[in-house]
Amino acid sequence: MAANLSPVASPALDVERVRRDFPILDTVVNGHPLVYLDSAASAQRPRAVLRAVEEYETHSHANVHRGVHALSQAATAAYEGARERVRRFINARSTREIIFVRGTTEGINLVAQAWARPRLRPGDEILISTLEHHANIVPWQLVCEQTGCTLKVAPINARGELELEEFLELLGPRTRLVGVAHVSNALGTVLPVKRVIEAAHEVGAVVLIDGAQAVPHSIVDVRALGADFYVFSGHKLYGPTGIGVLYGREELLAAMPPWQGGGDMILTVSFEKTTYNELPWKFEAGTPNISGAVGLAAAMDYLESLGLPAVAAHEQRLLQLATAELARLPGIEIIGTAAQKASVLSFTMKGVHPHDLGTVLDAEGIAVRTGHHCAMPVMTFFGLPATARASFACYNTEHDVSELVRALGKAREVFV
Ligand code: C6P
Repeated sequence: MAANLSPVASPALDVERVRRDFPILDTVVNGHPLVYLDSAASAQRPRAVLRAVEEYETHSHANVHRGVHALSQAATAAYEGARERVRRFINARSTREIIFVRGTTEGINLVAQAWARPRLRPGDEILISTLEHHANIVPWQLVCEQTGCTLKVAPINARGELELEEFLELLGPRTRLVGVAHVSNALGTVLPVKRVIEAAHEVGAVVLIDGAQAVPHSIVDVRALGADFYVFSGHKLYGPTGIGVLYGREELLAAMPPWQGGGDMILTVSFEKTTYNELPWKFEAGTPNISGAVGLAAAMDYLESLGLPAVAAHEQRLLQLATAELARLPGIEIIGTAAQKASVLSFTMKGVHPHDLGTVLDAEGIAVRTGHHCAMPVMTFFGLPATARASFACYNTEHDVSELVRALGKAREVFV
């Protein structure tokens, strides 16, 4: 499970029971029961997460690491307990390797500014793939502007898979950092990240994996993968927005300067010299998102109580069903047909702009994402301005798939 996202044999998920855990699924949209197929953008929260956040805010809130009073200690225990929960979730060696950030975007920017910027020079190379989300492109472009290093991009094929041979050819002694997604948000492609990491390490490069779309669908073991940095967001993992995780190998984090200054990241401050706090707090300037961390820990408890293999197997069944059903519809083209995919189905309807399609689906109570999915180079590769994207989570059902198919038929009647 660490290297790819193929489901293993697992007990079936009791989806009706799961759905009862998510109160928002009772919402009626435009007169229809909500069919939520946009979890790749942001997943909904189960009651366990909502309650954990409310419980914390109601009974334990104060600032962390600052007070001897009871509430500050309770808040600190909750926040640091959440860090230990995250450590176990991804099997990191130590809580010193778990940095709380606002989300994937902030985690990548932290590595770009605190690892890459001070180290890279003209002639050095950063290697990414065509499949990346803008969050794993633009921070590296900024570093290139700041340091004079060069960004290289590994190509993909017509199925939306990384061209591994060409990726390997682009790796060389100048490659200092490799940054790739574990799962593409635009197409659902699962990348061979273990192979990527091994190959990058052979040339001495450091590897950052963007796990935003992987952690909700598979057991991720950062040590088994061998990742140097691994980043993800809480809100795609059934947790709150505004909280995410940067995992970094301790020796790398220890050698990096802080990237933001302020409270909590220091040991002593004088106008002559400031000394910095230990890991992980060195990278957490200012009052953190305490309730976000508490909610994220509750989300991890919840997901593990369902069993990630069972969730993954359920989502794979829905993905395969939806792929087969949509492939039969006239005028529908599925974009991204990789052999290994997770949870995401991107498609177009001939002659209909995806935004118009999205509007008709919304009128039927169906939430899909339409647009470039913050992955414009992927759209450019396929010669498209945008796609519609359905994405599946633990609470989706076969009925959701048939509702999507029904509404697409209706859209075709309207537009074609
Ligand atoms: N993708 C989507 O609809 P933030 O916004 O920091 O939580 O996550 C950014 C990000 C980075 N990498 C990948 C692979 C992602 O999927 C995302 C977020 C959402 O696909 C919103 S653009």
